[in-house]
Amino acid sequence: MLVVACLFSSGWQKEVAAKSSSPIRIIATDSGFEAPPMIAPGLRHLLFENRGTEIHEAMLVKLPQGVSAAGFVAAVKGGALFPKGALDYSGPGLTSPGESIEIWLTVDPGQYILVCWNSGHATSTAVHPLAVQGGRADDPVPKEDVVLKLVDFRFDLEGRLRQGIQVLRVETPGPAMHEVDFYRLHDGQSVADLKRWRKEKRGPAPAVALGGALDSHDLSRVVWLRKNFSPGRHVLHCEMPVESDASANSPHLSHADVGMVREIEIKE
Ligand SMILES: [Cu+2]
Repeated sequence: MLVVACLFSSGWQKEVAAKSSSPIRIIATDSGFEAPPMIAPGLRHLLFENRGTEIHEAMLVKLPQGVSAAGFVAAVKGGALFPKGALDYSGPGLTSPGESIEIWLTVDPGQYILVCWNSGHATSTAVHPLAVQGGRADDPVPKEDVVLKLVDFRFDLEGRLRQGIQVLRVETPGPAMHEVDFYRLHDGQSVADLKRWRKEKRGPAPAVALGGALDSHDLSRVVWLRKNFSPGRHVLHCEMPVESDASANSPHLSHADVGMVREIEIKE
């Protein structure tokens, strides 16, 4: 009886270990997200994949007590750039169709939504309610190849980004809040073309959006990104608004406008 119990117990432990090392999958489509309804709190490993035809991202937003997912969306529709009391918890940044990115970030217990802020998707596309509850589960973090620091208003890179699978440790010394989106420029396109395209949101894309790390309410939080990079000219770009009280419905200056944009070459 005792032997049977031990065998059962070790098999169960293996299954739990396997589960905790496989990422939480978030799939974006043009109609919303496919993702679990519930995850455990802790430092979690997410795999974000865009199966839509438009660029999407997936910010984790912790809702204030008493505010539903629908209430949050209504506040955005009412003109709030980021509804009061809600907390941003980072998430995978702008990602082109067919692209994917892995991110490690910390979530605390509470009621969250996944929301995409690209091109008005926060109100035109369904948000995904996500409960963070249960015992803490920390996924192992890979060793970083480079450290990326988000500073007012520039990107500091420690180490050189190479082709192939790279792990970036993203820190925010700030003191303002930032985000980073990675792009690979198409031949003949420039940083100026990319900035203009992100501002005007029309015309053919001058670059592929590779994913990134969205902003967090807590600047001390570190996130990790893992991505398979091809050689080519890349751009790091921050779209945070300069004015925190900017309205979602009016044009505003972004951090990229005040210089938070950087071209880097990934060599073969
Ligand atoms: Cu910024």
